[in-house]
Order: sequence, then C-alpha cells, then structure tokens
Amino acid sequence: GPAPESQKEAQAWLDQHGRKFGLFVDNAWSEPEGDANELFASTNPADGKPLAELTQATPDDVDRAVAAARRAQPAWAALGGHGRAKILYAIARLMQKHARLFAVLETLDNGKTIRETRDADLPLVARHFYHHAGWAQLLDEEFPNHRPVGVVGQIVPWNFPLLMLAWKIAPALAAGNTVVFKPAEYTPLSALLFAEICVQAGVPAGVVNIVTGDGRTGEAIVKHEGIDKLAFTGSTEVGRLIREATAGTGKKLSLELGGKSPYIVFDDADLDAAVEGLVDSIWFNQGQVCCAGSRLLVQESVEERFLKKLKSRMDNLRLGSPLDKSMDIGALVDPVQRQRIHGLVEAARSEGCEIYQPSACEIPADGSWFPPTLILGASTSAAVAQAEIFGPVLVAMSFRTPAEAVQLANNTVYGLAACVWSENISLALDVAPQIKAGVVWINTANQFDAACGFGGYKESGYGREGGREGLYEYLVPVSEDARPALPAV
Ligand code: TXE
Repeated sequence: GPAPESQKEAQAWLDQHGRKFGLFVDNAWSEPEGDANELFASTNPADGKPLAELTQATPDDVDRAVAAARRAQPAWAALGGHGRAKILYAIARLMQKHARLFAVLETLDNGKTIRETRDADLPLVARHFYHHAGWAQLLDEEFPNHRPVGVVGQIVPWNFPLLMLAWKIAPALAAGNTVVFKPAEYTPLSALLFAEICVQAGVPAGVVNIVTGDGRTGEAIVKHEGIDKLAFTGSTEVGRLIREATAGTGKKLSLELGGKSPYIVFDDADLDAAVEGLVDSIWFNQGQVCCAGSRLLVQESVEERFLKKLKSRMDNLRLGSPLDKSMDIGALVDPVQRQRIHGLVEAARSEGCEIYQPSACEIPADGSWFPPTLILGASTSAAVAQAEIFGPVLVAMSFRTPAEAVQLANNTVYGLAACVWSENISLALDVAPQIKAGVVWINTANQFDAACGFGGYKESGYGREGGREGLYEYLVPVSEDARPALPAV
C-alpha cells in the first residue's frame, strides 16, 4: 500500500481537527458544535467505519458564506490576472507537495483505489491549477472585453471529489470570481484539507468558502439571491431541479450531468487494446464515472472473440482494500449506491439476461462492494441499456454495419462521451462526428486534459469545463461603455 507515513499523516490530520469539522468561511473554521447545526458522518466505504463528523450548513450559514464571497470579490478581481496567477501557481505546487496525503484521504473517504487517486486524480488536479494559473496571467490580454461573473455557487458529486473541486474552483478563481463551494455529503474531507492549502497559498479571506451538507445546503446555495452563477456536476434529476429553480432568475448556469456512453468496437479493431481500453472505461473508479463506457457495442463478426477476451480479462481484475496498490477495483461510495446497482442488475437477470461476474472475485465482508459485471442479451429499451447505472456494470450489444452502430450509440437521452475502436482511421473519423457526444475518443478512453473543454449534449447538460471554452463560463462580456478607455499610445 501507500507509504505508512502518508496513512499516518492522513489520520493525524483528522485527529488534529478532533475528527469534527466546522464550515470554512472567510478563511476561518466555524465551531462544529454550534446550537443551530446538525452533524453528519463521513464513513470509509471500504469498512463502513466513520472517519469524521461534519457540519450540515443551514441557509443562514450559506448566507454568511455568500456575504463573505461578495465582500472579497471586488478586491480579488482588482488584484489582476498576474496577482491571481501567483496564488494559483502556489496552490498547484502545494497540491503536488501534499499529493500523497490527499491521495490517501480521498481513498479513505471515497473507496476508490490508491492507484487511481495517486496516478490519476492528484496529477490531474495539479495540472488543472497550473493550467488555470496560466490563463489568469493571460486573461487581460486574451479576454479584454470580459469581466468576472461575480460570486459563484459550486456543487459537486462524490465520484471525483477533489478533481471536480479543481474543475470548478480553478477557472472561477482565474477569472476573478469568488466561490461558495459544496462538496458531496459522502466525500467532504479532501475539500476541507484543500481549504487549508488555500490559506497557505495566500488566497485572501472570502475568496474560497467551503460549506458542507447534503441537498438542503445545495438548495440554499441554488436559491441564494447573492449568487451570480451556479456550476453543478451531479445527477440528471438534481440538474433538472436546479434548472427549474433558476429559471427566470438571471443566474448563469452550467450543468454536467449523467451519461450512458457507447464504446464501439469494429471488427478490424486491435481487440486486445480495445479490451484494455474497456477495462479503463467501465471499471475505472468502479464505473462511478459520468463518462464511463457503460454500453459496449461490438460488431457481430468479432463479438464472440471479443467477449471471450473480455471475460478472461475480467477474471483477472482484483477487488479489495483500496489502500492496497495492487487492487484494480475498490469500494463503492455508499451502500445506497450498491443497493441501486444491485436492483438494476437483478431486474436484468429476471428479464432473462445473462449476467457474467468473475467466479473468483471475493467480496469483503464489511463495506460496500460490487463485482465487475457484464450483462448480455439486454434489449435496447431495457432499464440497464438506458439508465445510468453508475457502477461497475457493462451492458453489451452487437451491431452489423457502421450505420447501425451510430444509430445504437445515439439511442440514449444522454450525450457525454463515446469511444470508437477501429484500425481503419477513415471509418473512425467518419463515425465519430455522427455520435452526439461532448467527447469522442478514438482507440483510447478517458483522456482528460485541462486544456480541453469537457461537457455534454442533450440530458448530459450544457457548458464546458476546461480550456478556453471553460473560462467563458466564468466570464461575462462587458458592455461598450463599461470598457476602460485604451491607454494613449
Ligand atoms: O447525486 P446528487 P447522488 C448519478 C448516478 C448516481 C445518482 C445519485 O446515477 O447513482 O446520480 O447520486 C447535491 N439542490 N450521478 O444522489 O444528489 C448533493 O448534495 C442542490 C451522476 O449522490 O445529484 C451533491 O453535492 N444540490 C453524476 C450533489 O448535488 C443538491 C455524479 C450531487 O448529488 C440537491 C453523481 C438539491 N436539491 C451522481 N440535492 C455524474 N454524472 O457525474 C442534492 N444535491
């Protein structure tokens, strides 16, 4: 597993806070045991044991956080791009310096494997801050006719707690906004450690405010009149509620919601590489990934061969303690999710589908786990073929022609991502643009880059995160008369 020092450091950090956390507003912690607040627990999903107690922020707390953000915003904007860049670079460096501690804490709180937090989440987080420090520096030159939106409310889910924080906070700060940020109730810890990084990096009071709590806190942020923009990643249902709640308010909004992404394998694909890509696509993070390749569409002529290879690869996946760096599959975030996934798989079984799960896969006695699962023989309209399962469950279907592959790929209310595998680049390049998805990967999967806009079509939401496109979400055009006069030459 990870170096024992990092594990000790994570426990020491929790102990240092008495395993009880208040809210982080105006660069200060509130008392966790105020009269007005309930506490809630965050548990380690790998063993079901509580890690810490957190404060459920009330509408009054949100009000206090928004007021702090409002007070801080003009000076943060006036600091200018170079001033903000300096601080964002400092955050990026500190995230690298403390990457091990963050990786362990994230693994404890979320259940995802240490290999992923160490090799994917943390490097991507640091990269996101570096990238946006660069943008802050270029802002005055590249966006001379824009200004920050103001105060941004940001709400994220539990599947990539820290990475989603970086996707939200880095561009917002680069563009001169201040934020009220809410992590998911299952996974609040890394955001609270991040609060301390902000102080160390020199982020002025009120620029980053972190409030913990469940959907009630989220709702208070969504409805607060002092918020100019909302950025949300999470379920399609809550996305819909937020759209309704903000209709007619003039709040700017970006939504990154669910997916049911197709993974298309043509008969001329490098099948072994495609199997590896699929392992990454659907079993990375236990399939709790918005862009997971959860629908395999394989050309009929290679279907049997491909499924045979896939099943034997599944037999070699190792499930177990997320802190053990030889594990491929960790724990699911919460028993509620396990129950949901179990229900969907059992419904498919009772409808006559074949359910394949590696026989050697042992499920630990405690905690919330689900084995890697392949479903065969589902109809295109079955719940498992249409609903976002958000677990380690792949549904396989076959097609005969490229046209049929495109038709099946688009047979979904979602449009977040897709993969196309073929050694015929003309075929791949012909098929890719016909798929309605925010990103289409060819002969690869899960390539994320801070410079590249990520986001959806259809019910997967709108707005992009990352790169130049992502910055526009945090800026508004200035009207002609508000533009500063050009300096005399
Ligand atoms: O998501 P929620 P849940 C999907 C996935 C999963 C299902 C349920 O299918 O199984 O959603 O997950 C906050 N106003 N995805 O219930 O509720 C909440 O506190 C404002 C896909 O965990 O959407 C958390 O911070 N905020 C998705 C955040 O919204 C509210 C990732 C997300 O939680 C709120 C997560 C409200 N009324 C789940 N209610 C993806 N595609 O990335 C809750 N929240």
